[in-house]
Amino acid sequence: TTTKSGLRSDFLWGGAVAAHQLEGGWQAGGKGVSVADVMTAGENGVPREITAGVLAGKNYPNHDAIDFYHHYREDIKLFAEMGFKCFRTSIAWTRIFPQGDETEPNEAGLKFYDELFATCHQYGIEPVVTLAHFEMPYHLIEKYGGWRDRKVIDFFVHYAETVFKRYRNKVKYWMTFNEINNQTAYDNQFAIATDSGIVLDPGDPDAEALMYQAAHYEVVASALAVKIGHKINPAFKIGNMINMTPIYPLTAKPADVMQAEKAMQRRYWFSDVQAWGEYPRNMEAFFKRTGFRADITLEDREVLRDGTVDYVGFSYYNSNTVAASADNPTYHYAGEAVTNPYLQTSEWDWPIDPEGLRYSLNWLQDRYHKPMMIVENGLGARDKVEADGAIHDPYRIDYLRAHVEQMIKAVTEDGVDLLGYTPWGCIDLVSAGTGQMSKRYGFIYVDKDDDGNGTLSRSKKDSFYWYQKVIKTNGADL
Ligand code: P53
Repeated sequence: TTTKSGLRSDFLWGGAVAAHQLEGGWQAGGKGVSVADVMTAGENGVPREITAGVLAGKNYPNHDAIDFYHHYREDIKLFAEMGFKCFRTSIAWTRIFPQGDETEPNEAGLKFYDELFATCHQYGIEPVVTLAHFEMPYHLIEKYGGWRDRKVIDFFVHYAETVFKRYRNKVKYWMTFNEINNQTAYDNQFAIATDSGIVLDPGDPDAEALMYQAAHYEVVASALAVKIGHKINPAFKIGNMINMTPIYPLTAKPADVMQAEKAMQRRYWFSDVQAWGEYPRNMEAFFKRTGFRADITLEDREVLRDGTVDYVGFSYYNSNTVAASADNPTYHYAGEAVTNPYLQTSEWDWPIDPEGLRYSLNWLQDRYHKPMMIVENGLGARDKVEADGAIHDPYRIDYLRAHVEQMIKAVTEDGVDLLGYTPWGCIDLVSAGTGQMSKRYGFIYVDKDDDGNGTLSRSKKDSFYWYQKVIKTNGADL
């Protein structure tokens, strides 16, 4: 049944976070070191450094983050006050398998999520859980080189099976790999390290080949997880998760249009494989030409066919625009990126393009014919706390309202099948890209600055009350 806004009556309004960006407690309860624990703080234009282990004297913002590990009860209570129907978080792989290659899981880690999910249910909030959100055990990086080693498939699947069984009756909605397609930008050190646990010097010439092989192992692991999950509980809904950044041609010049199309193919084959169960022909042709992804077996192909996802989960923040380079088009994802003259940008230079969300929903619906969930969307911005403690964030409300409007159009006018909407960073947390606290997304403000100072106290921004009203009216009153 639908409601006044046109959204289904059981639409999953909520918010999204990832373990490493808010939990803190990086060594609590026997947790191991993850890739996020060796990333220092950067800022816009200053990349985060990925150090060889945890080094003395460096600032690692994820170690303590906003200490959700000890504050989750009060935080979930605030989510419930906003009316959340669901809450998307990830399980920190290193709480369950501190090193990644153990046989036996860490009971203290499992127990933490037992209690966290129970707290959600206490408020009628459905957990939506990502298995791998930039949180690979650092030991797997050191010993196996991350996902460049096929053995990691087994470690991941063992981890997935362990948590599927443990939370069989507590979690229904799952996602395998967060933004598995970020690594299309293989020459970006952060992207390939966080997706694949492959830590390279910037500009390493092997990055492209390594990425395609690692990503192949990941889509196989993702399909295996889907298969096993359905066996453990046939009612599970297991999705993939891609970063959806539509790539527009700058002009109607055919070479620009082709450039955009090729860039889209390079960026979305991951979800093609996860939703269709096979590689698109354009990528098979590419691999034939380049010799990348040499290790693929017949059994892999079968697994991919049997492990297609139940729904497509995606993040949407912005669009990209490309123009064909005159001489030598690489078709590298947005390698030929240009400024879109029609769009404004955030303080962190991210374009703001609400219509791109409607475009994305249409594009994904037409391509995959699956239900979808928007599992991230939002504006990173600096907030100011007034003398009376209030936080006025009309810029955040404007951004979200414009996107929700387009989302509703996609449902009501275009007929897309949309399960839910979980804006990113519903409580302020550590930025993935920059490691900053000051790049805030939350409806709930957390008192902590980029140097790690602050009381960690929580307070409601104006957007808290706005979102509460949106949920209450199921999107009719924006
Ligand atoms: P931040 C860009 C860079 C890094 C991670 O990003 C990203 C993106 C956006 O596409 O992906 C997601 O924190 C990611 C979250 C992240 C969020 O975007 O750099 O799934 O972990 O926090 C926002 O502003």
